[in-house]
Amino acid sequence: MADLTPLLDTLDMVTVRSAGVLDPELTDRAAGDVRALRLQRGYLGDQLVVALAGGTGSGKSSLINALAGRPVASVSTVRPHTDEPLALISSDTGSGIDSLLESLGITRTVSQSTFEHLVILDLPDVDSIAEWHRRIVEDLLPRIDVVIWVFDPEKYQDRLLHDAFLKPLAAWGSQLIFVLNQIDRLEDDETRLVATDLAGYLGEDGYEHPAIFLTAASPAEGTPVGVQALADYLSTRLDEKRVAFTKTIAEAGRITRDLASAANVWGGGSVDFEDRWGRVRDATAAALATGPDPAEIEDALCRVEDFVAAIGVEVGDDFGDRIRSEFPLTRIETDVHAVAKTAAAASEPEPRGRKKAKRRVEAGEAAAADEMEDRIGRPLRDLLRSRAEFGAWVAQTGIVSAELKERMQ
Ligand SMILES: Nc1nc2c(ncn2[C@@H]2O[C@H](COP(=O)(O)OP(=O)(O)OP(=O)(O)O)[C@@H](O)[C@H]2O)c(=O)[nH]1
Ligand SMILES: [Mg+2]
Repeated sequence: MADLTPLLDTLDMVTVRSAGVLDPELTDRAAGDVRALRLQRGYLGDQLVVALAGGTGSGKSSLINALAGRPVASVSTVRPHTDEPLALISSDTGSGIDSLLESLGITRTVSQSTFEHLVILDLPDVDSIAEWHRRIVEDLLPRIDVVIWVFDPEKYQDRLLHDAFLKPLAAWGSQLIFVLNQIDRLEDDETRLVATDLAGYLGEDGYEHPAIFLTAASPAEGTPVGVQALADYLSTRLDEKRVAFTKTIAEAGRITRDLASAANVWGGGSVDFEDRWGRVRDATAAALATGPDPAEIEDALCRVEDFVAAIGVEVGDDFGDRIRSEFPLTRIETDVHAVAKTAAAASEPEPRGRKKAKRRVEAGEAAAADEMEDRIGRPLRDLLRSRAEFGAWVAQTGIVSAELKERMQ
């Protein structure tokens, strides 16, 4: 089962880590794009999650049974009947659905294998309007894909039902679809009239093109009517959802790629800092330890400047700018002169014995290397660490996307 949440979480980390590495404008734009992906309505997995709503006795549990092709939900003439929520889940579901069900307080699940990637929730009726509203608007609509509102031929025109429930939900548009159930209790022309009447009511409620299905989920005689058309429609919605799901993965890739290529970390983008810096530091320390020779200092300056400039170019425009602004030539000059002074102080030659002189040069070299590390190596490494962390999250996005695509096959 594929679920987008881990991908979106990883994308969040990519944008957070890109701050400080990239131009803030780029980071902000990416963060906005990720937010837009999160705001997509519905369940963030490649399953279609559907809940049944509507008046007690309209036939919600019967409809679940008809869709499942076998009795899974308990049906009764006694009202209200369903008192424990039930989820009909396809046998290929995984952890994403588990946590959704847990958050909705649904512990009873029945597995089905006839309708892949479909999850149907049968929820008990609740007493108060406020509780209904909270459940549908806060719990369900943001986190599932479709609410099927089931009417029966008697109560479909109930004013309270339209004013209190359906009008406020009209903003959710096609996330709500409608079923007029128990049509076996009407004559054919009556069914047409009622359906037209219902469409009129829903239009007044604010539903522009309501999808209305006419069913007899559990007719007094014969087999269910109209349930296949509803199942086909849900199949189409599932296909659309899987297309959108694939698009989201592609969009996540696009966002990551834009950031990663701006920071030049795409495909690793290692600047091999430790080895290169080690060589520059040791060569500079060795040269400066032999004495405060102006030519050696000039050479050392050039070596460090070239190194910082090369790293700046390799890490990409925006982050390169940051490195250049933290290590301007004036800073490098001050640092190298300070290192030369330290080296000179530590290795000040004394006239006694060759061995001692050699030891002093070594001491000067070590002191110079330490100071190079303190002044240049460590701050540069700290800067590059933020970029490396960003690069790690970029790589992680690639891994999560690949796993998702594989699971969707
Ligand atoms: N004639 C006819 N009766 C139906 C149809 N669908 C359901 N019923 C009957 O209507 C009654 C209520 O059906 P349920 O499926 O339990 O209704 P529900 O919406 O789940 O009810 P609650 O769980 O109380 O919310 C039962 O007696 C069903 O047999 C139908 O299409 N035609
Ligand atoms: Mg029921």
